[in-house]
Amino acid sequence: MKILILNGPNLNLLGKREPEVYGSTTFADYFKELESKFEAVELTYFQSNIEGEIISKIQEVGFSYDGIVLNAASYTHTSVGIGDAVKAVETPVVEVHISNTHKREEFRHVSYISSGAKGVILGFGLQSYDLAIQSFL
Ligand code: CA2
Repeated sequence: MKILILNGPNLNLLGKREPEVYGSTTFADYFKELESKFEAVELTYFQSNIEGEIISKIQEVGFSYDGIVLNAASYTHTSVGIGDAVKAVETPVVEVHISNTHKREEFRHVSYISSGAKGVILGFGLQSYDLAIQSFL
């Protein structure tokens, strides 16, 4: 089983800035934990701060992988292009968020991803990614 974890803008700063909101673990460290927990899964990780790169990655894996775990970060609330890419591919996409976006500012209550996603997991910290992987098994 091949699963891509795809992170959007600023998530490269995890563990380095705003630990009160996003925790103090870097995604590189957390990814190692996921790899050892899900040994039977071929996990790949990609992060980009650039909208077009995220769209291209969804297209690149979206006809061959078994699942995409997508945290589009701030693009969640703005990107028609990423939302369209999610709808255009065959691979099911699970939308994840570290924080509970519905407890935060109103602009974070809107998602351009959710309507094309298989499901949405949010508010469980980094464990949201773990739960999303489990949903594919
Ligand atoms: O809760 C989430 O996972 C979000 O997708 C994170 C995004 C935010 O815009 C969404 O509304 C909810 C922000 C990611 C920024 O990550 C940072 C990590 C450390 C320091 C600063 C930003």
